[in-house]
Amino acid sequence: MIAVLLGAPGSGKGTQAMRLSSRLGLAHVATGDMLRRAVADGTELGRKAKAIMESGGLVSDDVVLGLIRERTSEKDCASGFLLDGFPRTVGQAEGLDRMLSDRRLAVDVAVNLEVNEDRVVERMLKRAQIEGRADDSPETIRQRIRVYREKTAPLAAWYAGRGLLSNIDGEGSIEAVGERIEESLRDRGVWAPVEAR
Ligand code: B4P
Repeated sequence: MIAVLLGAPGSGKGTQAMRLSSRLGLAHVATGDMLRRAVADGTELGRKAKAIMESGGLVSDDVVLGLIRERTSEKDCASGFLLDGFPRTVGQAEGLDRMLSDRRLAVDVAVNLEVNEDRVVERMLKRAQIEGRADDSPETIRQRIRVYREKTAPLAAWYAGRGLLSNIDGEGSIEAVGERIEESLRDRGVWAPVEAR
């Protein structure tokens, strides 16, 4: 199974992806985590990505697609993977489709977490106090939300047009949101938890 998790910054993608990937036995592929690791390691990619991430912008489609191509070729992705924070632009979604069709694969479902903007700001400001992430400052959060509206939000319609979109109410407890995702994947016939195999 190949699943995509969509949603605004702070909508709970990373949080739900961790839960879902362990229940479904899928590799968790998070471009934000991969980029933060590159920054921490001081690689060439990390040096380029640092300023872009700290300003709330998006790293270029080519760079992110290259990362995904490499990462999803690893062994743990052979029986499926969950993409968290990717794609973030229509260009990335098109690139992903091309890459998968070359491998005779396709996205099975795109889960879109819907959360009120005031709530995502609240969550990220809270995370800033706990984790101190460089891009969780009030100004950068505003920019990330602007970029989300312009570049990423159109992906919901893109996946809906392909019959792959599951819209999920992302408000409430982490467990409640997780249960809604599970129910929606069950309805689509793509819920195959590890314990049932
Ligand atoms: P990401 O790491 O994807 O950051 P994010 O959008 O904030 O999502 P994240 O997964 O961390 O937060 P979550 O919603 O789970 O990207 C960071 C940056 O990397 C981007 O701005 C961009 O520059 C770059 N980048 C990444 N991917 C890229 C791509 N494909 N193309 C180009 N550039 C890319 O959680 C937020 C907080 O809410 C957490 O503290 C969590 O504990 C809390 N939370 C979650 N669910 C909750 C709930 N139900 N109730 C209360 N709190 C909850």
